[in-house]
Amino acid sequence: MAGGCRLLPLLLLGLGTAAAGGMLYPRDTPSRERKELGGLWSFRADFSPGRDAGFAQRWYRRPLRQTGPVIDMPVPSSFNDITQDPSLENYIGWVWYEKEVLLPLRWLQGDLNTRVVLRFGSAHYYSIVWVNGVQVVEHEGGHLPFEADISSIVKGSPGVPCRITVALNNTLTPYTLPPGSIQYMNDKTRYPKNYFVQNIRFDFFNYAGIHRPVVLYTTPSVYIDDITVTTTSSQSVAMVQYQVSVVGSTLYSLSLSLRDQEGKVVATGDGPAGELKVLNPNLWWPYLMHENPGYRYSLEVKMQVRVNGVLLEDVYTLPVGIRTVHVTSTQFLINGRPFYFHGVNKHEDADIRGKGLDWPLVMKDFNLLRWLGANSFRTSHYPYAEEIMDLCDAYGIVVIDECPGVGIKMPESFGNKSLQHHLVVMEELIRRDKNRPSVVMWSVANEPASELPPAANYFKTVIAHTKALDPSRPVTFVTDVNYALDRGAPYVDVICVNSYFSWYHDPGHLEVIPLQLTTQFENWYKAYQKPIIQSEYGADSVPGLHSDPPLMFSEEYQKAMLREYHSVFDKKRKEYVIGELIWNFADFMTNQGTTRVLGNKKGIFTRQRQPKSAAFVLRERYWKIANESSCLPPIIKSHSLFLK
Ligand code: GCB
Repeated sequence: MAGGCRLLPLLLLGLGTAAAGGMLYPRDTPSRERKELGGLWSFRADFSPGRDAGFAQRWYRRPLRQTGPVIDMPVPSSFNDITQDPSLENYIGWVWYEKEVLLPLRWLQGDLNTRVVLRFGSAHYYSIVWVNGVQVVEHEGGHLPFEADISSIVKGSPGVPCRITVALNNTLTPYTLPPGSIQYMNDKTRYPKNYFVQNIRFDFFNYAGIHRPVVLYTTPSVYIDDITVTTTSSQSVAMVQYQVSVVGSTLYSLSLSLRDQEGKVVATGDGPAGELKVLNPNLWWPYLMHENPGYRYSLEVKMQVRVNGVLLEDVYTLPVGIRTVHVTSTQFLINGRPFYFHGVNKHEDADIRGKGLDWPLVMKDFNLLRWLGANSFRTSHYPYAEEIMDLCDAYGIVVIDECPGVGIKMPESFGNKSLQHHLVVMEELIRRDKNRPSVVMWSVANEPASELPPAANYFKTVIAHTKALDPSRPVTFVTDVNYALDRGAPYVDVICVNSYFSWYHDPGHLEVIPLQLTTQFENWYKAYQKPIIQSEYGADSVPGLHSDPPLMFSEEYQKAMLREYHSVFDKKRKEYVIGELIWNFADFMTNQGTTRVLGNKKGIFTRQRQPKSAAFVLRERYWKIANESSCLPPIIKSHSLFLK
């Protein structure tokens, strides 16, 4: 199989390992430095029949160029679309990356008081990392960060470049998240020897590579490992509860100060746990709900400790938004006020870079979101880059934070092995995003086969675990199963339903939407008395294809479908429908198939982020809803964009 002889034993070992320690985003502070390792790395895909030549020949022991030909590969980026080679585009198995870096001497000299950490924002899907030939970390999962303390390895050779080697495997199994399977085509009359394909049950291209920034950063040897913050508030006073964990000593002291955006200290505290009281707080508000959305204080945490007579100090500054979230049987409340999700589902996806983080693209997307009047998105169908999440916090874009539990369809994906891994992924996700004010709800999966009997215990367990890790946020998963058959819905706080009336069901029949959508909402509400989000609805449109009367795939059909859905949303949002998220923000790449024309075309923007006609329909609607429901000053209410 695709590197299977090497991959499977690793997966068996790796599954179920609980996420240990913190995963604070690396920031420059008075006690910490960071060095970006983006740019060109050496790269080779292992095309050997078993995809295992790299391990057999120990490519990590020597510079990669000495073990065979290499090409330049940009990081961060997916590798698939970078070359003209179709076999790399569709490659399955191990690929190898390598970078040589010279570290500043001040990181390496003298005492051992500086800790050097190598951190990957994400790499898809299974990673093994060596530094100077020594294995430092293995990580399973494509969308979450991992890191290794490499101090002891790099300190031995100051002035010599250190060699970072990464082996990465994009093979999916029934037990990975997302799941997949390798299928061998054994009919020798139809397929060449050893021919196999990877089957996936999700609708986006399985891009692979080092997708997010790789950085080296330093901390003192005794350091702030993690910070957890939760907030409560009334009109005139807010409480910020904090917990700080320190690694390396027990004899440290901790002091905290919370500053407002003018730099004024509004509260102070000390010790590893406590509460800060903020009078007349500036609350964190969503975009379009307040004239100053996304307000964040800065929590400066300072740790001091004496090690062998030397005073060590570590400082970390965490942005903190003060806000509350509550769910009733009909409403989603942010800071006690009803919040209606008028937003989108996205993908991390673009030409050439695939799922690699790309600042111009990220900024363009946020500008489009705000142009659209969108106040929210779901991170369909995996956690997005921390840099994107930072901007959600800063701009007040509300997030339903989804784990990579997409395409859980095979019965074997509901077994204990998958379950244990799913719990670990939730731990990693919450560890990363727990302090983000923009994240108002966790989504543990998208469209699993939640009608299957084992789904009941599976989702009961995953959701209970998620709530135990973070009691401050509601939890959901997104379903497309009939209300009467779904076995996971009893455990969610908010019902999130996907439906494609007039597209996958009754294609071409827009006239069925009002009845079918009304019935959908009424059935779900009657069964559960929980608020409902239409978490996906949409229609493909090929940009520039027109037809009147509207026919499928034309821009007019996409617009007409929107209008039919919206008329029902407008009735039901007076009752218990609390949101609508279009599928999709932009066209995106998928596996090839007879229903996909160079990818999924349900975007209201093209893959190059140009608006289709539907974008204007949605823009008018979102601004109208925002104006009706907000108490913003008139200047903002009159469509003037307030971009920060
Ligand atoms: C869905 C999935 C999404 C697909 C979409 C579609 O229900 O959740 O991943 O891309 O439908 O367009 O088929």
